[in-house]
Amino acid sequence: MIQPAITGSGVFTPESIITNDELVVAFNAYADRVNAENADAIAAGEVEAVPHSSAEFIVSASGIEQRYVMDKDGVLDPDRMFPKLNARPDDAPSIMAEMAVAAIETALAQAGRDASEVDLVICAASNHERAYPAIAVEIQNLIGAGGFAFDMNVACSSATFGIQAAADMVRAGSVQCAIVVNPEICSAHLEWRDRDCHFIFGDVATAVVIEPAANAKGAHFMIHGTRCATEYSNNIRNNNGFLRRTHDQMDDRRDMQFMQNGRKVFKEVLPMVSAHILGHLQDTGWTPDDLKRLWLHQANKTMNDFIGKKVLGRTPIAGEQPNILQDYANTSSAGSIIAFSKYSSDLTLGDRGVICSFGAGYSVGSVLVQRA
Ligand code: CO8
Repeated sequence: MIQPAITGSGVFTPESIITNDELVVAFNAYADRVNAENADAIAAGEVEAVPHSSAEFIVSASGIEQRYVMDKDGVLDPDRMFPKLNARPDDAPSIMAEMAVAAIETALAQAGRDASEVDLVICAASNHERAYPAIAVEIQNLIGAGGFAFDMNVACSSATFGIQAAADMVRAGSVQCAIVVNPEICSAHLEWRDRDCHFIFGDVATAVVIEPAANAKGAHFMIHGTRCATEYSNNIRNNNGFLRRTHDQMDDRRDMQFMQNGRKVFKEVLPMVSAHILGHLQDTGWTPDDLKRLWLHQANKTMNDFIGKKVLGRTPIAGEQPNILQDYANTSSAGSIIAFSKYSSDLTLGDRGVICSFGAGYSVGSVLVQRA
C-alpha cells in the first residue's frame, strides 16, 4: 500500500475581527431594543426579558477573546445581527470557493506543487453555499486542477473525515495529489441574537495537500492512520435544508440556525474523544508518551485542557496542545487544521502527533502523523 503524507497546509483568515467587547455592545443594544419594544408584556410576565451578555462570561466559559468574520457590519448592527453576504451572479466565484482558493494557494506553495498537478479536491465543511454544482468542482475549475472533486459535510469533523477519504485514495493509488479544503462561514449559520451561543463561532478557510510520501518535495507529515466514528445525537442541530420552503412559518424559526445543548455536548463528547484517541493510538502501536503534539478541535478551552490531560495522563506542558480559539473562536472543521498549520513546522524528524476533531453528529475523527 502507498504511504500517504500531508505535504502542505494553508489558512485563509478574513480581514475583519470582532472582539468580545464589540460583540457584547451590539448584543446588549439588541436586547435593550427588544426589551423596550416588549416592555408591557415583560412587566405583565407574558414575555421574558432578553438578559445582557458579558465579555467576562465569554472568556471564562470558552477561552474565546475574538473572532474573524467575512462581514462585520451586518453582525454588529443591532437591528440586523447577521452578516451581509449578498448573493453573487452565477458567473462570479462563490464566497466559499474564493476563501478556499486563498487557503489552497498557501498549502500548494508549501508542498511545492502546481494546481495543475492536483487530481482530487474535497471541499469538506459544515455548511455549503448551495446544493449543486458542488463547491469543490467550482474550486477545481478556479485553480485549474484535473481529476475530480466533491463536497462533504460532517460538521466539525469534516476536515478529518475528508483527510481519511483523501488518504485512503492515495493509499489505494487512485489519486496522486489531493486537496482537502475547509471554507467555514460559521457566521452565516450562527444565531447572533441567542445569548447562549452568540460568541461561539468565527469564519476561516483551511487546506491540506495529501500525496504519496515518496513524492514529497520537502518536509512533510506521514499519515500513519486515520479513524472516524459517529454516534447519533440531537444536541447539536440545524434544521435548515432544501425542504425549508415547504414548511409553514418558515421565517424566524430558531431551529433554522445552529442550536446546541452545550452542557450535554461538553459532558458526552469529552469521554468519547479521549477514548477514541487512546484506542487509535493503541491499535497503531503508539503510546500517549509518543505524542509530541495534539492539534485538537477548537470549541472550548476547558474541553481541550480536559482531553489533553486524559490522553497524556498529565497536564499538557506549554506548546504541547496549542489553542487558537482565543483568536479565531470555534471555526468548526477548520479549527484543528489551523492549529496544525500554525504549530507544526517546529517539530523535528520522527516527531509524532495527532490531529483530532469532534462535534455534531456526534462525530470524532483522528489522524496520526509523523514528521518526515
Ligand atoms: N453572557 C453572560 N451569561 C451567560 C451567557 C452570556 N453570553 N450565556 C449564558 N450565560 C449564563 C447562563 O444563562 C447560565 O446562567 P444560570 O447559571 O443562571 O442559568 C450561566 O451563564 C452558565 O451557562 P451555561 O451552562 O450555558 O455555560 P457553560 O459553562 O456550559 O458554557 C458553552 C457554555 C461555552 C457553550 C459550553 O457549554 C461549551 O463550550 N460546550 C461545548 C460546545 C461544543 O463543543 N459544541 C460543539 C459545537 S460545534 C459543531 O459541532 C459544529 C456545528 C456546525 C458549525 C455551526 C456554525 C454556526
